[in-house]
Amino acid sequence: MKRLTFLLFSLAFSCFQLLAQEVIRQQLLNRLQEIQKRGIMFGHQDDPFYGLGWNDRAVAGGHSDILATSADYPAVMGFELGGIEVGDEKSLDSVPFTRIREELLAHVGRGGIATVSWHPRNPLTGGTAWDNKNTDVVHSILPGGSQHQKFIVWMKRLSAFLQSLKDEQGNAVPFIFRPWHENSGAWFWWGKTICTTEQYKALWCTLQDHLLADGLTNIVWSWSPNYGLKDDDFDTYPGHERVDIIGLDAYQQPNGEEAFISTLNKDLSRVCELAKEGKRLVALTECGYQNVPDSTWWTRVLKPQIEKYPLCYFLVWRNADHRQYFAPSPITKDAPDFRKMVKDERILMLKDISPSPTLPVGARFEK
Ligand code: BMA
Repeated sequence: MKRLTFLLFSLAFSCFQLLAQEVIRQQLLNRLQEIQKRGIMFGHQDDPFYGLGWNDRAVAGGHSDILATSADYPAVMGFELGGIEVGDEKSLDSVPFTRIREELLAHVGRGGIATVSWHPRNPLTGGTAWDNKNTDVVHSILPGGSQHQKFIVWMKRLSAFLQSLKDEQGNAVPFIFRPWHENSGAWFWWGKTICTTEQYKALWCTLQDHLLADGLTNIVWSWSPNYGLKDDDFDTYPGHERVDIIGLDAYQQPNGEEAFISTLNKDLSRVCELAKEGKRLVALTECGYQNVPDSTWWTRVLKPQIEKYPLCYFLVWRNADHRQYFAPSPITKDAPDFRKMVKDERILMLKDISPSPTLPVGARFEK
């Protein structure tokens, strides 16, 4: 009898937790809807870990190229989990997972929005996410495939990390998760021509169902193909019931301004149409112009395009080092133009979405 009471109690408790997390997820979705009516949030990948001329190991916590340039944090921060699946201590971009957890929770704690990407290794060959030669890989990890058991272990490791994203009270925090991205391109092992449309959708469902079964009902799901979309790319859309944010990844190539503008507009129009039909949110989940060689790019090229669409955020990729960066820093030529862009009341930074964000001790910035 005691055992039965305990069992019933545990069951009721888990149900309560799942429901509470679903409420948290819904609150994030409502918040994104509300914010989108006011403007577009700016986001930056790996913002608090490294930037131009500094890294985490060398400066006190709280540093950020965006904070140093514009006196505010990005509203959205992107965090990358590649490597978690094989049990590594650091991400493929050399950030310890303990720091990722710390900074993601700090950002959510100060009222920001977190989005998580994942570049898992190739489970069939052991290569990187970009190892795209073997077209059997997705088939091999689906139920019945030779690598299915291995992939279950990989999903469990990912799931354990995601489940550890809890605030000080022990409550799960809501975040955006954006797996299997840029699948309209053929550079990742889950990309076009490497797997079939059916295999891609099965891959999406396998991961989503696994995480949901693990109780991760606090996730807002984002699907984001790469721009330059063809009609059949929409065949891989997992469906309105499985996606909350329809995203797009779009990078301008050197001397490719005209093509960037026209393709971006074409694709954003289509993506917005699909989102409208399913009452989903839309975001420019990755964008940028590597090393921003044009010092007026933010206000002359990017901003005029994105403000035509009901996007909730746009996120630029990481400031890896002087060879590859996408966001400004106080020493780059585009910094004044970036400041001009974020001054616009419709471009939203952390202070615009969080009434009293706490800046960490030691945070430095220049006006
Ligand atoms: C890519 C590059 C890589 C990085 C990967 C995952 O676009 O920045 O250097 O490892 O994203 O963050």
